[in-house]
Amino acid sequence: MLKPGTLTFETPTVMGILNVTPDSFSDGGRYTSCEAALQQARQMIAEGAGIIDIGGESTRPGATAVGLDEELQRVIPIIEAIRAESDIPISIDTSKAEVMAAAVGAGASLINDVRALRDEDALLGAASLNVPVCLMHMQGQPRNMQNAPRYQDVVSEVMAFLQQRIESCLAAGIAAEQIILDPGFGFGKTLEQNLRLFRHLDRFTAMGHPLLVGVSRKSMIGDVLDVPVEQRLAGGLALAGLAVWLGAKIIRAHDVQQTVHAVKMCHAVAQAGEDKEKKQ
Ligand code: 7PJ
Repeated sequence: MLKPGTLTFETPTVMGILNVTPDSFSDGGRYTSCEAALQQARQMIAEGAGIIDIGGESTRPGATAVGLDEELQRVIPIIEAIRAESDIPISIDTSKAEVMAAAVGAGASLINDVRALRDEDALLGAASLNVPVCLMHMQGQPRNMQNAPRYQDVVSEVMAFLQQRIESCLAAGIAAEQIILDPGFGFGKTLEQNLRLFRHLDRFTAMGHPLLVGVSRKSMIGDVLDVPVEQRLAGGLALAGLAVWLGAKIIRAHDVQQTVHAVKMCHAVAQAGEDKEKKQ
């Protein structure tokens, strides 16, 4: 029997993004934002999310770093609150070993590190926690990553980076089955580089680990469609469908219900092809 919060990757899953709003006013304010986050989590669970991703450090372009205590205070109460009422797998979006340990202690079951465990403490800490880890590619740091990112060949360079991170994880004692890969859309990539990576997602799938794709509301959609962030849903659903078609197993999204529908529909078509091959 699987432990509550255990992940399997047989069918594609939607990872709902939970906003943990920074609130520096007072404990009262913190309580309000925790309640609001819990409400949002309940809604995403009802809409069919398979994982809830919680992050207390903004990694958007230009964002500055957050201190350890602040990050812990943002994420731990909400993880505890969700775990108190649901077995849904919870992902902790952090690069800090201390946050990883506290989050898993509070009930998180996946570590989502946009720095791919490049921090040695995070690597060793994650290995000791024995939960799946998502390794994401990022060129530079959020502060400066969109200042003229450069690659000779973006697809092979991102693949080589992920392969090197896989090897570090294996050497640290993380099991191969616990490793998830993510090309990191928008993290130190131009529009052309993002589109090229997406076009070749099948090569990432072929690396033999579950693939996570996060493009929800991102600027690659805004740039192609020339629309502001609140008008990027249709573009995001098109990409969610394509990602599933190209083998992605986890789709990270803000709009859970619509994304679940897009993912299920594309998966149903993909499966119909496989069933036919098996029967004939
Ligand atoms: C991603 C993420 C992503 C993973 C963010 C945003 C920026 N984690 N955290 N993959 N993006 N694994 O949602 O716009 O693409 S934060």
